[in-house]
Amino acid sequence: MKLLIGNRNYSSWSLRPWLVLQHFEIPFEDEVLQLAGEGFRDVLAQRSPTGRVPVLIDGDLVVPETLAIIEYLADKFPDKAIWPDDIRDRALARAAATEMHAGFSGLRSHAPMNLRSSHPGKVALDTVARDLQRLEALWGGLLQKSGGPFLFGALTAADAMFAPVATRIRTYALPVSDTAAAYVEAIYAVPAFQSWLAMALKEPWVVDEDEIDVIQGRAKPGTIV
Ligand SMILES: N[C@@H](CCC(=O)N[C@@H](CS)C(=O)NCC(=O)O)C(=O)O
Repeated sequence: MKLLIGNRNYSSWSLRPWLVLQHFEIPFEDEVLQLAGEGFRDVLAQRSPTGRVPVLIDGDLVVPETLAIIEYLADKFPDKAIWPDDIRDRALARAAATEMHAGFSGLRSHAPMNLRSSHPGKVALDTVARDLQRLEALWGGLLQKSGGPFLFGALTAADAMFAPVATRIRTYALPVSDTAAAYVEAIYAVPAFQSWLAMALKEPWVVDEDEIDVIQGRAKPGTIV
């Protein structure tokens, strides 16, 4: 199997299925497709049915869309608890995952994933306040019920879906409770996440669209190194 991904430093959607594959020790290879630069969209259009990453290739099967990839892996590897075993928890895990897929637009648009950088105080809190409030309720409720360290005790696909949000909280030093802060630490401590982070930190490429200093007009495109 091969997973087509975007630049690890920025590609939040690519991180999600990659974390599931790596954490659950499913053999795979990956290939980075650039998310910026001359003709990058042409390359994406050639390699991805949707023109977006991630894309899972398994023989002649090509699966775009993060949640579809995760569900395919859960079907293909039923012995790996990619989703919680308990049917009720599984429903709640899927609800949390799909809420992440469709929601949290404030965080996603105003606090782009950028693993190598630290930008405390640069995100206007009123643009993310509602999302942070919802995160506290969602994570808080699930962690209280499971006892942690992950949303359903052991790491599942629901945590992989929220991992990019955990990185945003750290990159932009967003104000969260001790419970949420401990969850962010738990995500960062996952060996599979550490592997992704180590490779992301070695990446030389800059995607201006995901650089908050460019977005907010403090830096000109092409000047971030
Ligand atoms: N709904 C898609 C979203 C994927 C997505 O937006 N990926 C970004 C990278 S994080 C992308 O491919 N961007 C390419 C572009 O901007 O054209 C999923 O769930 O996988």
